Amino acid sequence: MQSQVHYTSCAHDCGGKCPLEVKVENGKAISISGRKALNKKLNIVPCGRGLSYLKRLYHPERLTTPLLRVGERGQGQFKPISWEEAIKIITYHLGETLAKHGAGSIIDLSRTGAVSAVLHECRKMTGRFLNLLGGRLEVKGSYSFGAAETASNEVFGTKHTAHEYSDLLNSKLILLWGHNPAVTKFGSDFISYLQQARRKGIKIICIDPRKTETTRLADEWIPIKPGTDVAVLLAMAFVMIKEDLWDRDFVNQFTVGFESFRSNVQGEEDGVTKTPIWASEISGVPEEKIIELARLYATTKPATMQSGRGAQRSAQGEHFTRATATLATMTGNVGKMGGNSGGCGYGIGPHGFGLPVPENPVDVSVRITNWPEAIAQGVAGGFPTDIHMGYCVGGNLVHQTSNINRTIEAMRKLDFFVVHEQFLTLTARQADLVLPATTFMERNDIQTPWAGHGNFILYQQKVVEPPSGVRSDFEILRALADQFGKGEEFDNKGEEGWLRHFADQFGVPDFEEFQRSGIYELPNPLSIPFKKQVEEGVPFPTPSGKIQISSPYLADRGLPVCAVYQKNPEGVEDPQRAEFPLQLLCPKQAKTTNSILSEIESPPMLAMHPDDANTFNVGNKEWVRISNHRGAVRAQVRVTDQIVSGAVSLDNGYYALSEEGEVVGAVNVLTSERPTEWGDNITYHTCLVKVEKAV
Ligand SMILES: Nc1nc2c(c(=O)[nH]1)N[C@H]1C(S)=C(S)[C@@H](COP(=O)(O)OP(=O)(O)OC[C@H]3O[C@@H](n4cnc5c(=O)[nH]c(N)nc54)[C@H](O)[C@@H]3O)O[C@H]1N2
Ligand SMILES: Nc1nc2c(c(=O)[nH]1)N[C@H]1C(S)=C(S)[C@@H](COP(=O)(O)OP(=O)(O)OC[C@H]3O[C@@H](n4cnc5c(=O)[nH]c(N)nc54)[C@H](O)[C@@H]3O)O[C@H]1N2
Ligand code: SF4
Ligand SMILES: [Mo]
Repeated sequence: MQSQVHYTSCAHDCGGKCPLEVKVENGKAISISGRKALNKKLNIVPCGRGLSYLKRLYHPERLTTPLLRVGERGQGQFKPISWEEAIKIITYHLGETLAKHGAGSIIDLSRTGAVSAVLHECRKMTGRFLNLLGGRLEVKGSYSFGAAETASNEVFGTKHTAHEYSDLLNSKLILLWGHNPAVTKFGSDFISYLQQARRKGIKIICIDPRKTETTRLADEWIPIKPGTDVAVLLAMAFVMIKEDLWDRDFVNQFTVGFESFRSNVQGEEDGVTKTPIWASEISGVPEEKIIELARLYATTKPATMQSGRGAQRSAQGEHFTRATATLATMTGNVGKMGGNSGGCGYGIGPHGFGLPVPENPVDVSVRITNWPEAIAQGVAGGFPTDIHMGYCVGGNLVHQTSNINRTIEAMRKLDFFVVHEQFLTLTARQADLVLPATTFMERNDIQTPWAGHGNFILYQQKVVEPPSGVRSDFEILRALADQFGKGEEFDNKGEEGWLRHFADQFGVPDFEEFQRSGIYELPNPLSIPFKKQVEEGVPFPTPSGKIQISSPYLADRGLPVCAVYQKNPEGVEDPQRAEFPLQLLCPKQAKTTNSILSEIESPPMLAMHPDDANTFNVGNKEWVRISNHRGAVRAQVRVTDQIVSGAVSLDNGYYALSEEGEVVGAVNVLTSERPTEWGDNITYHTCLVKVEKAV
């Protein structure tokens, strides 16, 4: 028997980057485990999704042949065709579309399937290919960090604001504000350092509408109504100002625009003083708790304000990040060991490396919030182009973008849609041609840590041969580029040549040793963002060189100049609650990475507070219909006090149709496509629904 061990890591957008080893016997992977010594050294704990990946690798529903649509679009009826035919058909449609309508009529819907890999990263690869052919219509913005990123850029001039997680141990207080790293990881070593912080007796507080898995590590859970955080943060600022607990010197020295913020908090403009009572009525957090939290955060030094992306994926998006950043500044925690800035939270480790993408000759784009409308309406609807063709490598955006019914309707408008996939996802079902792609286990690559959280790169060894009929995206695009005489331009190095090239960029001294060991640790001492600004007077990378509590640029655009609380459609105070009384949350779940692994997992249950279950007369495990004016979904109820009353929660990632044709579990049937105020995200968590017994 031939037995080998290969080193790899999941290439998906899973929040982590864990060294894994896979045992292979006679060409078949038989087990996956962590690399014990290495993971211990790096404080990494792999999760169940990675450790059970063989279920996905050898899943009977994996695609193994190109598929051509035969039924109506979206019905999921396809016939197998050969690779030769598939390449010919795509070449024809690309050529015709480019010639007749121009490159701006081809929308690129590629996304995060292999986001942490350097060579096979789906968006860069597709961008490189289509731009060489003449360009593509890009979908701009970020489903992940969009609002936090734009806000953080405005306040600090950068999105790279996260300290290395080992610095948590230098903190005296850790606020996890809308953050669930026990599930989302947010860097592979975060949870391990949180555990160590807990053992060290560092106080940890979670502020979240849900009592999440992470609260097990916390001293306290402060339940809060969704979308009301800014009110609480402003009231905390009110307390700090009133009781003179803020770091006046720090604010004077390092910021601009504090005065507008102070005046708003003290109600000088709108007559509404942002007191703890005011915030309590909005958020459901008791007045005394807000005062206590304000005092605690202001007087415990250093303290770190860590937020996930849930609260910014809502109507308060940018204001949430600006408010956390403002409070971190008022407490003088920016640039300090054990503190942090409350900014966007990208790490400073390797990030964003990959295939070079030539400039896109198409200089217009659409947004993540409106690309379905852009397909549906085109120029007549005020969009920059008429879209005729779609190309998607490693994305399931029909499922992952809000308002699924709207998106499916829009997809009907496309003349031709190509999807490279591993499974027949909801997006692949809308395709004219589906091409079966390899998984990360079936190819070599280099991987970087998630969102810059980690100072290492991993060599991803090819573990097994792909099933016959399956090709890597890179091979597929190379073959297509050949058809247009662009093969050499697309790939002038070959797989190994590219990997050597990237390894050089990372400063790897010995490529063979890197391939063999599977890891290269980058020389990088503990780095504290903005330390130089605070200690040495280096300017912040903003136009003013200071932390911008207020921004003249935003004022010029007619937007609130600093962090403010606003009532919003489908928020907690919307009169529509008479008809749709419950706020719906749609968080990440431990079992899936976005929609990946949903093919294996069972549908999520709807978490509902016992008081609401009583009001709406539904029992534990009962099937219900959750609906609003965008659509309806079926789910089983889980009655639990681990969620605030007035809100329900259905994990994101799952889609199925019941035998009666009803949608089961897909939360994005219900979520809204409304954008955040001035950033580039969707207000997924700002959504009203009603819940009834299913008939
Ligand atoms: N297991 C797993 N891990 C993942 C992913 C996955 O799909 N599965 N996806 C990865 C990706 S792509 C990303 S971008 C990251 C992002 O992960 P996040 O965006 O941080 O994850 P979420 O679960 O959406 O939100 C985090 C928390 O915010 C809370 N929340 C929602 N709305 C509010 C609010 O208004 N106020 C407050 N205070 N809290 C609120 C939710 O209840 C949740 O506990 O995770 C990554 N990690
Ligand atoms: N309700 C709700 N919606 C959300 C979110 C939420 O928290 N709640 N989160 C949002 C966020 S943060 C994000 S980042 C987006 C993510 O949305 P997407 O980027 O669409 O992510 P996935 O659902 O993981 O889809 C990736 C697809 O790529 C395929 N794939 C994986 N590897 C490869 C490969 O190597 N080649 C090819 N060709 N295919 C591959 C997988 O099978 C999968 O179908 O979703 C957003 N949508
Ligand atoms: S966190 Fe990500 S890389 Fe690590 S085992 Fe889980 S899915 Fe794989
Ligand atoms: Mo994301």
